[in-house]
Amino acid sequence: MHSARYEYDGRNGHHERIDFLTSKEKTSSKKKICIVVGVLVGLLILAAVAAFLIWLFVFKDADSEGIISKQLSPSAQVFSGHMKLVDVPYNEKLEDTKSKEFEALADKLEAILGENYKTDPLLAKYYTNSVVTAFSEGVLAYYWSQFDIPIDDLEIVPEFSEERVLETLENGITAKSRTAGLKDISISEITASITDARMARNPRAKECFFRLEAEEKPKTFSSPGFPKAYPPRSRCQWQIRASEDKAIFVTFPFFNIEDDCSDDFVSIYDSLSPDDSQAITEKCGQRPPSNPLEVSSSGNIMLINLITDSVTQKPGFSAEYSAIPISKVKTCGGTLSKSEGVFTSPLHPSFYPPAVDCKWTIKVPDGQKVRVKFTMFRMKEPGVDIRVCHKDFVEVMGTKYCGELSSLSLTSTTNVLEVKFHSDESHTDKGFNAEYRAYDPSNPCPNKFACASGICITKELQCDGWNDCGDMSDEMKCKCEKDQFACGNGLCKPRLWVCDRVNDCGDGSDEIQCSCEDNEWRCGDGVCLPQDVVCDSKRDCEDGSDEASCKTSPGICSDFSFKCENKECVNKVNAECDRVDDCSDSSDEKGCDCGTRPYKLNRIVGGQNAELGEWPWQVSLHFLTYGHTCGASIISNRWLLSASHCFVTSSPSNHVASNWQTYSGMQDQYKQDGVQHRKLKRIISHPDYNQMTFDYDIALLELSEPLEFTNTIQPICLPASSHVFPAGMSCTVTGWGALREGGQKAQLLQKASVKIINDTVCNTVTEGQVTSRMLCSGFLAGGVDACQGDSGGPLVCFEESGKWFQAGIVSWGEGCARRNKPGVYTRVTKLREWIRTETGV
Ligand code: 4AZ
Repeated sequence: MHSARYEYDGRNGHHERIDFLTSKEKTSSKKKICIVVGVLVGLLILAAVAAFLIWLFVFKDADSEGIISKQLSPSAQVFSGHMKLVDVPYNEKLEDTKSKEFEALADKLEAILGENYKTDPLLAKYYTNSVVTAFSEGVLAYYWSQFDIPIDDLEIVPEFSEERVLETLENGITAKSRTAGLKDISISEITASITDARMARNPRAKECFFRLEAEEKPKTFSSPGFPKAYPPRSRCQWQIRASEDKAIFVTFPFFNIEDDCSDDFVSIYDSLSPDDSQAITEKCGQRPPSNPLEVSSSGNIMLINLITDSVTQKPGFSAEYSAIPISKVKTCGGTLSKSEGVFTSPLHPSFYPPAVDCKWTIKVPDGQKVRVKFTMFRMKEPGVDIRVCHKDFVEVMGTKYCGELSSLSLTSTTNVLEVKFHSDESHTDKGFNAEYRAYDPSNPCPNKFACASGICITKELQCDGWNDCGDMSDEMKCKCEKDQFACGNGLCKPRLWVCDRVNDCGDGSDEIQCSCEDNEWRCGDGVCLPQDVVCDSKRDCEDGSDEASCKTSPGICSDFSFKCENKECVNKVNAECDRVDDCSDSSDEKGCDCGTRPYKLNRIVGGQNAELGEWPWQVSLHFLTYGHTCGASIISNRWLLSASHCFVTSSPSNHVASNWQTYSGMQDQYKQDGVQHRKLKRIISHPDYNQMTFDYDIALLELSEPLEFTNTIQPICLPASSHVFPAGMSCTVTGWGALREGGQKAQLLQKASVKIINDTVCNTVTEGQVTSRMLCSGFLAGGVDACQGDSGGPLVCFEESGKWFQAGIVSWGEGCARRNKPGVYTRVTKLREWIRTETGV
């Protein structure tokens, strides 16, 4: 007999023991067949025991500090909160969980909690224990209580509520009679809220529990195992305190926790108990140094938890904590009387503290008005309806704003404008940055168009078919030009956009009078075909739009099917790397380690500068001593994708691999941190590249040494040849190219959001110069485009699967950002098989 056993002595003193028994067949039979069967059964049992042992010791059990060796039973319910004690003199020794004073008072309070629960039969039945975790001035005692509900009783859970627990405790503390030995303690206030059981820690146990004293001079702490890897199934807690007149500020210069917050996360509280109503924030994922997590408390206490459940281990975090004057988190607002200026939420761009109210009064000279523009606005909170903003908000002229806003500009009705900011006790965020400016209402926008919202835009943007003001006021009351279509809602849109399958007017009026009959299908190029051509697995429309959005019709192969390695066809739009196994050999999900950005990113309103790590596949190609010359994208650790026209020019030196240097992981042309420099081993230009027409403008660059993928260096996903990037889709082009036509190259990587343009429109506006290896993207109104120096760089689109795919390579265009002259890109899908043949990627 062989047995395996594991034991756990948890904080509740519960022993759990599981015995696994195996039996060995004993046979004295001489028959061969019996021996064979016996051996086989024995082997099977041994294999099962071995597999179980591996699971038990590698995944389930771990014994080092801070790693729990048993999960709370699925029915464990934990409530946490604090209680206010009266007539208990505060003693600093209570802050030391190892002191006699702590022990004595904690024991008494734990007994009181137990007594109270016993007054309710339902709670009494399941109550297990309570733990007092800390004391702070006031005198506040922090605690949690656990109830274990057997699986079979789970249906009674709705009755077993937070309200019931709280009511029982409140009744208990107001009841006059107390058991004799506990008479000396009276509780005036108690809170209880349901808590993630993983955060219930016992400070008297030594497991990954830390008490820190914040001082003015920053000190550090880090997650266990940092910087190598945190152990799986950790439950760590840091209690931070500062002196009474201080608040606590914590910054995480390094933060890399598993991406899925349900497994691993850091949660921070404005309390010493993990009470959801006082949660500052909960974070997981990876953050770049340019966007560190920075939080502050509203008072002199803070609790930080690290929970890790995933098997994949990440480095964890390092943190710096310090005590800051309470005035820094509590004093905000005031009167602003200059004609222009900037104001921010407290501690911006760090997270604002909880429980703060501020009011700014902007006062400009009589007769003038005020315009406020929020250049960043982020006050997101789980479960908040942004139309109501019942938690944190900014209030201007009676309207509350919350959530994440990409543009918010407001104007006053008088020369005074009040801006209020409110943060409640739970969940904080980065807050806002606002600029204000006084203006003369009789001439609000000298030489510009005044939007109804008060912002000014250049006159050319008025009546150009685009909502530049953000409130449509620049597109109202327009007289449509000859080359424009009058939409039903009063907007004017270029005639070229009529019947292009994109609802450009917003009310659909540009798409309703299209020539096809009800029983017909209209192809992307305007051709009408009988409805039954749709999804018949035959390409009937020139652009294949009749087969583009078909659900699976197994086995039938068309140009729009995804071809599995085993030659099966999947008739589903963009089946590759969508996290669903569509091929029976799963080849549609192979090679999908691409198109993701490890860093959690800041989003700054209106900014066109890319952040570090935002486009980790972007590469800068430097030619001889000329510096940045072209862009490229990373498609594997050895291969880059770029445009042929960067290499095949009238100068043969452009085609010499040793004349080029590649820089990956770069954001600023003058910064080398984290940048990987590689030489080129080989340049493969497409053999059909045509210097006159720019047809087949694609080149593959083989690196001399492989890249090492990091947070800022990652490959982009290449779309299968069947991948569809529909007209109207918003994609992003990036590069260090010229900031305007004929202008200087950018120092910081730039990003621009552009739309895929319908092929017929593309062909019209380029006067027939586009081939099927090209696609147009941009805006017919002009204004946003790639430009000189962006060539070779990627046009990437975000798919629902959560991955970025490269749709195009910056190729050419008539000038930059001109009206009706969109950027022209090499169509990657058309050349996908050539890339595979040349590189194996
Ligand atoms: C260039 O010269 C270039 N507007 C790249 C893109 C565009 C124009 C010029 C598209 O590299």
